[in-house]
Amino acid sequence: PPVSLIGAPTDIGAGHRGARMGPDALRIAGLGEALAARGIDVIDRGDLSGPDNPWLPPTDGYRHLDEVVAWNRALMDAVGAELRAGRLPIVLGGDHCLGVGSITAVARHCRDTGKKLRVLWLDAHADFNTSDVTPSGNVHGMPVACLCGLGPDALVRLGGSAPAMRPDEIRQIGIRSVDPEEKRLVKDYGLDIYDMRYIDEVGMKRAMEEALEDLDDDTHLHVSFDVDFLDPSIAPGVGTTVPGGPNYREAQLVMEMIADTGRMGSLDIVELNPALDNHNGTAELAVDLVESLFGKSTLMRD
Ligand code: DIR
Ligand code: MN
Ligand code: MN
Ligand code: MN
Repeated sequence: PPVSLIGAPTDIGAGHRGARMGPDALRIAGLGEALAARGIDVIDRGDLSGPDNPWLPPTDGYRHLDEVVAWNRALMDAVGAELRAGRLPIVLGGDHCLGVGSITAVARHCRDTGKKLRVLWLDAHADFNTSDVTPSGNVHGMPVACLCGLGPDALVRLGGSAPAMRPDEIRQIGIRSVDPEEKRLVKDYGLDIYDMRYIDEVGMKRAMEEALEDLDDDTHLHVSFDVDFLDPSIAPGVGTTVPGGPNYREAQLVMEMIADTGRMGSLDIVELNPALDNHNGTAELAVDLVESLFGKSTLMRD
């Protein structure tokens, strides 16, 4: 399908400033050109606007909740419009709090069109904190919980009806940092987590086969790509690095296996922080991986 790039230049939900520069870093790394070179119809819609980051301490367990809601409302509307126009939205984040608005729009589109939803969450973190248990108050650590109905009303009910999705609609890959109380929550909600221990034991190929199992023709696959999914040795340009992530080859395999399903209908690229990067190398790596997500491979395979 044709693709629309949507910039969401904000670090409103993060603990480090700089993810607001993610959209331009991805553009400068040639994201649009790389997709166009694959014969894809690409339109860059430019950047959404929203409130500045006041950089305040948390109140009632959240930092900047009102601003987070404003950004997510704008993003939900923009993503929804692209989906209704039959286009594949790529959200250029921005921090991962944006997953709430993006996936709320995707889930609503699935309900309206009778499609099944599958979310693939590529991340070092489970992002299932709540205001009661968060160690930071940063909403980028909470989007999965919000989407599953656990969080502040303004985010949980962003799309009107709640919850936006069920825990059995998401698979998380690459997880290696879950906060102590967050562990109990993900267990209670039964999240399907392919953590690094599991990937080390069975290999990335089998983990991905299981995560992509039982997709069918009417499944909409949403990929939420938190760049801190990648091992920090290859992807230093993120706010919260965690050692022990997928290496370059494993990451390529993940992207190629997603491409092989032919089901990807939307994509978020989040947490890229050029202020912490080395000569935009992490953005260039992200573009390289997105090319694979859109079917670039060494040989013809069919
Ligand atoms: C941590 C960090 N779990 C928190 N979360 C991050 O503050 O909730 N998510 N970095 O991407
Ligand atoms: Mn994340
Ligand atoms: Mn993360
Ligand atoms: Mn390349």
